Amino acid sequence: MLGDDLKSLLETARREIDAADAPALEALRVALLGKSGSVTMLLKSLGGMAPEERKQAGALINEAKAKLSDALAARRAVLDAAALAARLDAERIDVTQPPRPEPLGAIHPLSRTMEEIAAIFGAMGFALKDGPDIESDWNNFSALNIPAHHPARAMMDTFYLTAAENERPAVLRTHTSPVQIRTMLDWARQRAEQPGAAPVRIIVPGRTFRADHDATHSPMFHQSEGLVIGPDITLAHLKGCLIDFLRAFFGVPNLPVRFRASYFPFTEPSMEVDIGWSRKTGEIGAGTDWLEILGAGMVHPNVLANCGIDPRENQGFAFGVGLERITMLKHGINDLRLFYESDVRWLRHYGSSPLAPATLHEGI
Ligand code: 2U9
Repeated sequence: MLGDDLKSLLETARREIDAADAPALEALRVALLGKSGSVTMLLKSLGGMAPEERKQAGALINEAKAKLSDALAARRAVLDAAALAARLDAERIDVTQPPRPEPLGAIHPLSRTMEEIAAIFGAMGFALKDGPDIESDWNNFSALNIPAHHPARAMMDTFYLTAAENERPAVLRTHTSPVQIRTMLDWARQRAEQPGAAPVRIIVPGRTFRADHDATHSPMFHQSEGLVIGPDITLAHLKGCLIDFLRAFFGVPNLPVRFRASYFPFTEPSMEVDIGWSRKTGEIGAGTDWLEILGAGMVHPNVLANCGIDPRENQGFAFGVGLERITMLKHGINDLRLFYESDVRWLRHYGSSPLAPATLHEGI
């Protein structure tokens, strides 16, 4: 009888299912419930039966099919759980093990100087700005009160890019000042719509280029310039900011700082800034000698006007500092060329830990 046949099929199948591993279980599923599986074939045979017989047989076969599906699913769940447990066991990690020593690398001293500058001026409310290496002649020179053929252009040996006829060639920026020009142009535009726009207070570290190459000059070097523009900015702000910066950067609280009159086309008055040091020992903040460290001044009224700022309403100060130079002085590095050689021994020696962030601003 069908009922008996199904009963013994179920019994055999259950025994086999309970003993099956994953591949055997899949084989059993195919043999029982697959397209040509024994239960599927039984279901197909219903078509040839008389209606009354079909009803009874159909109910029995479907019941057996449901029981088999359940048994297969239950076994699969057991096998899956066992497989997961085995995997978790095999992939267990001991979080209490001490770490293997990993080579950590080091922050390049120039990068660290930039981080420190960002930290120190960041604490004074300056925002960090950057811009492209390739600049227009206007952004790099003309806007800065250095017109075409002005002798001041000879102060900076410039890399020019080839240009179409009758066009002024683009340049590799000789200083980061074009970023300040872009910022002032944006600021003037912004203020036309929104007169209360916050004053400009930016620091601009970056790559600069001059056609100059010897033991103390590299055709590519780094600068950081700064710019503050507002309705009431004076030389006193310039002096306060730079004295605080130099003392924090060199870590000498009473570092002597001297401001000496100078000339730049883009500032008026202009000055050079010296710090006290000992020429003999190289120690910063000791001895009786002076060392020139940066240039600064009040932004020239022509430069403000070139950027759409009325010099009677807004004034400001700017400064520039060579990053290789202050990094060499701070760390006692004596050859500029080593900065760019990627010698890991040098990097390991002069580099600093990536795990120790620049927190010099805590000192000001
Ligand atoms: C704008 C207005 C004024 C930036 C300034 C210096 C003085 C300066 C040198 C330091 C060492 C360049 O790397 S270095 O050779 N820089 O002496 N830089 S004032 O004055 C600006 C800049 C932008 C719009």
